[in-house]
Amino acid sequence: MNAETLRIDLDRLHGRLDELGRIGALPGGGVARLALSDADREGRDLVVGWMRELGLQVSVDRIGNVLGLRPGESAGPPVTIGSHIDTVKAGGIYDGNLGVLAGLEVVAVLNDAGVVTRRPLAVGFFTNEEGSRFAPDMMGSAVHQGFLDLEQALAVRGIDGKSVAEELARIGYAGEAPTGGFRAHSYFELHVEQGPVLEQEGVQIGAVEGVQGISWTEYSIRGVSNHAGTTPMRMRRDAGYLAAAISVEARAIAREMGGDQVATTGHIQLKPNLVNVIPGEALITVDLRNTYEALLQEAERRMYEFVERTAAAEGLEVRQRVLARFEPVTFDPVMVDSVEREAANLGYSVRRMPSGAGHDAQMFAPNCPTAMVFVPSVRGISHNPAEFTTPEQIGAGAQVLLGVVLQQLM
Ligand code: HGY
Ligand code: MN
Ligand code: MN
Repeated sequence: MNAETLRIDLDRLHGRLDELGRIGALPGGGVARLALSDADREGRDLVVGWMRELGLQVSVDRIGNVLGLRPGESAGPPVTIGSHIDTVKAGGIYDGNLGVLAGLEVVAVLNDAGVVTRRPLAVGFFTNEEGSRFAPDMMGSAVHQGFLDLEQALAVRGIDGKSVAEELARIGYAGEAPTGGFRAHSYFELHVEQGPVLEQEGVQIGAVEGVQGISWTEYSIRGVSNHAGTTPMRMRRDAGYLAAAISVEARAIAREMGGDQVATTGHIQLKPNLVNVIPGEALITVDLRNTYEALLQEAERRMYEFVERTAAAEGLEVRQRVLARFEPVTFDPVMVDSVEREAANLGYSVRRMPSGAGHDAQMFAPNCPTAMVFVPSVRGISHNPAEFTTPEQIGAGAQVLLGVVLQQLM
């Protein structure tokens, strides 16, 4: 068998992407498959069915991660391809799903060619990569690779009050396989860039050098509800004001720090949330990210001091809760080179780049040689039903994935 001759079947891959994209499909386009929801269960069942059709040995671990194993001539740690099939509340069909289904396409190509690989190959999806319903994000892969305690993760309550453990049992994915001990020979993830760089530069493939650090904090603010008309400004304890001030300050910090620093306030709740009542309570989240750990800590410090100072000045109580905190990771340069070289050999334009988004790959990077392959996001859009990557771009990414994985398998 000459690896050069193996080609992915784009119609088969895209057909699976479209079929999975119909589960949790939103009326105006896009998909809603929050982790451990009924739609997530349906998506899981579909992908597990495909794994079985491809002859993979399927295992489900105690946090609901699902891995399908294709044995090789030798035993030992498998070359692993993974990503996620849970989505944000109104997401696209490519984020995460492409990486899992491209892994299944690699299996199908090997099966069709009757190839017996030297090393085993594992392909799977990890629970709750998005973190939108249950924080932190990358929950399943963090437990899988030993960076998050299983019981702690199972106890997490989501934005709707349900626990991870309850929801895993409810959808039938509270598996038996142990967590934390799995070691991959190497790990690969194909993913849409979710940003504008590849498209703006007209480059087909991203050889990802690493993932930036992530810091999610939730601020619970308590003041005093009161009448919007009769309460003098000097007497107010306005929780809504501090929430709004946090949002403005987060952006100011990012602007002042410049560089890779980004800041987002994605979730704000006010109580009683009425036009003529001063909010007595507020809940707001801040997502800070930076490629450099020291700078991310600087942004966190500025945010913390601003909140403490302003809360004191306004006579408000505030509780700060860390929802997620992951340091930046760098991928093995040899693996990044292999992606760059494979893309070039296949005649694709390619550039090295960091990832702004978090990925399951960042949980594997400390434990084994890890690489990610990016394909462009049209207009740089993601976490939005308008997320789109062309079939040609998908074909290029999947072919590069096949090539670099084969180098480790044979
Ligand atoms: O938030 C992230 O970067 C990822 O989509 N979970
Ligand atoms: Mn993703
Ligand atoms: Mn995502």
